[in-house]
Amino acid sequence: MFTDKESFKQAYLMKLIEGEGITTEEATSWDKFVALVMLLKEKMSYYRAVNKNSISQGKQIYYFSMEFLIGKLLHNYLVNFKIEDLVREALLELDINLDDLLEQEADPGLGNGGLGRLAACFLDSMAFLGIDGHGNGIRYKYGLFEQKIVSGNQVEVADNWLKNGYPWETRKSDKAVIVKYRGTVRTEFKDGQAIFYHENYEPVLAVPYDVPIMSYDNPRYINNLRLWSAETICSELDLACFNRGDFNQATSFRSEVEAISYILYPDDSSRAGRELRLKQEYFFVAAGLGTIVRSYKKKNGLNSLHDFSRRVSVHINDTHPVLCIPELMRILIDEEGMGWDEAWNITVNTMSFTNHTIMPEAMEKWSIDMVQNLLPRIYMIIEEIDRRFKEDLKARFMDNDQVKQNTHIFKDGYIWMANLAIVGSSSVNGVAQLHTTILKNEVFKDYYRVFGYKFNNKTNGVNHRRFLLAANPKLSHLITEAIGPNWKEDAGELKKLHVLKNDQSFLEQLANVKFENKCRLAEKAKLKYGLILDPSSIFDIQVKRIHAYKRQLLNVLKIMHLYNKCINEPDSLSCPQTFIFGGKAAPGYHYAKTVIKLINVLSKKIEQDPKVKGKLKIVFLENFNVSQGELIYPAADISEQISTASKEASGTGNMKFMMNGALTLGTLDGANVEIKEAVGEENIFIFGLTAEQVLDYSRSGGYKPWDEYHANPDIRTCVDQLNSDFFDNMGEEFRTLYDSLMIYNDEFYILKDFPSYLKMHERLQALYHTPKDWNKISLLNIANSGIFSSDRTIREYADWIWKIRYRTVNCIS
Ligand code: DL6
Repeated sequence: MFTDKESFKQAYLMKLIEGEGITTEEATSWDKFVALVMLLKEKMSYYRAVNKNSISQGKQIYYFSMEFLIGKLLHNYLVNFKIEDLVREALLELDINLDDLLEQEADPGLGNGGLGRLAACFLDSMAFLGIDGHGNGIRYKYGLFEQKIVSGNQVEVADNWLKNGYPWETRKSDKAVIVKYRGTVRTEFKDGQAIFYHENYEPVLAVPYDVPIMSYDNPRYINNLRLWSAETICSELDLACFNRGDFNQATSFRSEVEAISYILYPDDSSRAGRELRLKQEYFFVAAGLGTIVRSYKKKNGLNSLHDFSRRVSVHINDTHPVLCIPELMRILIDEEGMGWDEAWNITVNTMSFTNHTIMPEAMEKWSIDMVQNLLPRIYMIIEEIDRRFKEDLKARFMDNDQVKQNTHIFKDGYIWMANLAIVGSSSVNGVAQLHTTILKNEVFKDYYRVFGYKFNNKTNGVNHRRFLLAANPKLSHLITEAIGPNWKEDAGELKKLHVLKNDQSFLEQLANVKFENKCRLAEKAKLKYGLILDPSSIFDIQVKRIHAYKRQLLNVLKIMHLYNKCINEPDSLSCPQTFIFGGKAAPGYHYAKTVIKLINVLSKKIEQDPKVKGKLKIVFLENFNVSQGELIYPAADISEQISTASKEASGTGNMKFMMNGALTLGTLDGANVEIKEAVGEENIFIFGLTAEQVLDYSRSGGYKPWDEYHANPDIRTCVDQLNSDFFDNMGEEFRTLYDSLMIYNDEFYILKDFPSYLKMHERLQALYHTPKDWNKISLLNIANSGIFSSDRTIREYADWIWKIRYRTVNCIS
């Protein structure tokens, strides 16, 4: 193992020769990148081999998630090993620029947004806390599409992230397993006991690829992210087709199988009930659980399954992996010969479930026919779970028809996956206080009556080492100089920054760092997209998936209003402002794509108008992803978190902006509520309806947007502009947006919140003129962001859900 520059150089050159048989002169940047990754992987394997003991005392946590947005790994792992400077300097002596190598790495788009990135943050924090916590997911050949903007429109391009290979992964062919679809179930009775045989099934080979997850400054804990890839089994059937010359049938079977891990569904909020998606869900569930049970038995003995739930926890990330419940039942009953009651006990105690949304269209349900046909044995088990659950309910809630009606797993020809998850798990958690309250009191209120003890809250968090330490080296350096380095391990230590809140020299340094980060973003935007951004303007940023409830339209209407004002009263804008947007729209989501078009059309209109030159600018940054976020969060002055109250389960971008010193302009939604509690109400800029008010309006059929329209001339002007030739013949195109507000009753309360949003934005503008106050608030945001580290969240999961120990790092948070 290398310990200094010289030994690193030697080891690195050896890796280049071993890998490609080449020298640095012959190697491409890609070869050099791969050699560095291989060297780090070797270092990790070494640590893994020498350390077998874990803090969590052998209990294994498996985090099942259909999405893991892990981001680029190389830079973070150099930071985690604390060798970035050593490697940078050593490479320079070999005439290699580390930044060129970092550029080579693909950012795997194996997720849609918040849910997938949260899963990745959790893996990082589990490793950091010394928990044996592993990810289990799908190795999509194509990740989330790459977004291009062509003539203002979103165009989707396939994300071929594996085209050069992915050096972090290791294919484990010897650990491949078979997943079985379709076929029939034959029942035999032996000694009065039913035995089930799944026959004539279609086999699919699941091959695992492992990616190491390493912890900051603690290489003893290296966990595993296992991603499954679907392949055909070169079976007799296959060969027979080929031999008969029936190439079409042979290849169509092959492509049907490979389709399972071919592409990620690019929608985070509505679920097309397609069979391929169901196949994907069963695929990684069956492959993962089968392997877990097998390795458990190998480690603990063949007769150890009675103890399974004490030594294994399976966490179900949203409803996508809910088939874990009937699949574990199937394994325990059909393969291990266990009786129903014991199997059920073990299953419920092994499983825990997180809900990430209250949007009805995101609640997964599967048609009964589809499940019956594709997964016949799993279907039988779900039916039996339902039958027993109903019996239990009948006994406990005899006279309460409402509870009985609203807690069905089977309803209207569908299987409701969240309901199955609640019945079959020991814990059900929401991802922010408000979200959990809404789950208990609204969405799952009847379940809450039945299983009150299962419901709990675990407010999300983000990996502060990725999104602050690694993404914002200048701020990290400033913080470390001021309070020492312990905040890297214990984000709660950031509180120590409080003493500097009136230290003008420190606050100026903080402002300088922000300015430099804005310059960094401006440089990249120029280089990559040819955009010119002015770092001395306010950077007001909204980056997230484009969705009606996230209300990018509200933000655009505000910018239209500022533009109108600027034209009518040229001195009305007190300081130049740059509005930055980023985010992808689901390819089939017309409304969201129209919002992207509107942003781009407005951007052009403003750009071409000499009357607002130098005062207003609006840009859309193409292809928002984890890596781009790492550049954007540190550069923000204002963080826009403006979803309709009650709709955003938590948000995690809000936390990333906060820890980088941006001021939040937001509603009392999701984790904004807790950000407000943490930072104090004078240091956050809250506007709009509360969740309670929104829910009240919704219960009585909404509100009357025409009243707002008639009462407020500012609203009227902007809304009319959407439906006129203000945007040069684009009226027709933006009619969808106009209609959503005026014809379809403004479901997301945009016009209702518009006046208070403008007012709060004005307050922020005014505050920007007093840098002393602005910088103090910025500092207080950083200082109070410690509780939003995913280390805190994972400690809570460990204490209350998984019931395991973890490494303590002198926590003051
Ligand atoms: O919990 C992670 C993240 C939350 O921060 C967001 O508020 C929420 O919208 C997101 N939910 C989803 C929903 N997907 N499904 N199903 O991505 O989860």
